[in-house]
Amino acid sequence: MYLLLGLGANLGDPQNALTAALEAIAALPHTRVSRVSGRYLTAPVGYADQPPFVNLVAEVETDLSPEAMLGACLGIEAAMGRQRPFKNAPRVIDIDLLLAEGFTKNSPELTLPHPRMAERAFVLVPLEELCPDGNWRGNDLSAAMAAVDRSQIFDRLDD
Ligand code: PH2
Ligand code: MG
Ligand code: MG
Repeated sequence: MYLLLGLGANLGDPQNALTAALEAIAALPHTRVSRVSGRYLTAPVGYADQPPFVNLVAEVETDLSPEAMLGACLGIEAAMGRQRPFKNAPRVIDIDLLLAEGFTKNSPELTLPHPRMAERAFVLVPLEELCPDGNWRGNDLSAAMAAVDRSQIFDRLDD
């Protein structure tokens, strides 16, 4: 199954953290990272008094279930020192499941599609690099991409 992940970091060394997280994801069993967007410097959403984020999206192909991938991503976050002092707090790394091809779910632990992705420029702008027509494997985000507030994107960082 193909999954779309959103990664973000704004504490410590965000660029290195994103690279380390992608390597850890690629090292999961029966999993390959098929495509990765560029990295964007973005305004913090939800809790403003914190450093800007570096965000990217990554597509993975995996035999893990979405639930198993969520567990694996939470494990990678914990191994990298992620702490959760309060909602939307600054973090060394955040790895979110955004979409899973042909799969929806609504439980307290995991909701797919991600309920807030369609309003988040820090997701949609990187995602546009992977699907310029706004359609990711049957999920049409073109209207959301057209409507999103791009002022929250400060910069695309060099590759
Ligand atoms: N993640 C959040 C809340 N706010 N803002 C930006 N710019 N980037 C994020 O990744 C982000 C956020 C919750 O996980
Ligand atoms: Mg998040
Ligand atoms: Mg998260």
